[in-house]
Amino acid sequence: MTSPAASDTAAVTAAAARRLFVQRFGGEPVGTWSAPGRANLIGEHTDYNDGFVLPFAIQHRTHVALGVRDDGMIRVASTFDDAAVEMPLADLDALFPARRDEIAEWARYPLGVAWALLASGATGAHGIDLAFASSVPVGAGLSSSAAIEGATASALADTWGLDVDRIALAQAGRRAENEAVGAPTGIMDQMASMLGRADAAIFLDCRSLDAQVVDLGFDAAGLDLLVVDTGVSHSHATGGYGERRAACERGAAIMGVPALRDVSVDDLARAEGLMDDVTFRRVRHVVTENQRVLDTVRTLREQGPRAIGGLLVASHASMRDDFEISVPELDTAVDAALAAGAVGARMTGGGFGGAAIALVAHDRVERVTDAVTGAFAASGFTAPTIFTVTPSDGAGRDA
Ligand code: GAF
Repeated sequence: MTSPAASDTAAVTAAAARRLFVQRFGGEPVGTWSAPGRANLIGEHTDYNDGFVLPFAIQHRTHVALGVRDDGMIRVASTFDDAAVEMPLADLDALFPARRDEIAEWARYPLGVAWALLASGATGAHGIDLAFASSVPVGAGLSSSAAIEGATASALADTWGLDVDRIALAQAGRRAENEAVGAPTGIMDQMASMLGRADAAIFLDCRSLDAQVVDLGFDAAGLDLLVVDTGVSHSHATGGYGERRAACERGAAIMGVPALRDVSVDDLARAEGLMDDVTFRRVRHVVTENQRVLDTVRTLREQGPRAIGGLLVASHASMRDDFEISVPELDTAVDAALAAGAVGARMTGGGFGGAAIALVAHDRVERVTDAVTGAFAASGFTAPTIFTVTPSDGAGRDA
């Protein structure tokens, strides 16, 4: 388990985007932009309930090489999918959302961002060529989608000279995800990718979109943050994610509030008598998870990262037992990491596959890695991919 220096990986991936640009479009790009994937430290399925989240951007990034055209066409190509798409910018409005199935799925992300920016009143837009390369693992729950959206939004905003802030760019990314891709997700991933800071997490109030930078200090505390990519892939455009969201909306309606953000831990006893068991457990996850985010932020500020382990473990149990979005591979990763001495561990992201995170003392990384790998083998699961992630800066033009 080794992780190359973040700057090396970024340079290699940016060069791959440039190379692809030259191959597919000819000529040189005007520059490259990039945006990171994210890991969520805590606060799962709380964002679309107007609640609290604490994600951080990671060192894995999607880079886009951009070229300017003198017509009104947009062309997109990527190293991770052979399908390239080109069309007039003026046609995007007819494509999304109704006819989105007509184009390759990956292309809906960048084209959806261009569409959302144009729909929000961007003027001065001219044709562009975009070539993407990425080091964000796809399907690992590290939001490779927000990384494409963030890189696109950042590149287009600079090139088209848009007078918009980072929150507006995150909102354009979320609109692309919801309407151009069809995944009913919240705003967490796009905000983390746009606002990320080195060595810090973003404490986001998803109702007001107030964002505070919270120092993590993992390295100073002698800790590493391991990601265990289970290899079990998931999609939020289908199935379970939307069902969980609907259950939360049902619970809020029964409680007579706009969103579960407005239900407190003290209200749970009353909630239990008002709804069926499944809906109640969905509600209990969101309500207690919001409280855990607040407790984690306070604990980080007062005691540092070694003190948050219990909150991470409680978050995982709540997702496994109440929200029911874990899978055996994620539970195995968490249990094995804890048994081998991790400070805390939990699944991260939307669930139904993807990755777990484990906060581990530097001198226990090898032991935890071996323990998780061994537990997967003993259960007959495909070997996981295990690597460290570093809290990193958000989207922007590459140097
Ligand atoms: C996915 C979604 F994209 C986020 O908006 C969030 O809901 C997350 O799942 C669960 O916390 O990453």
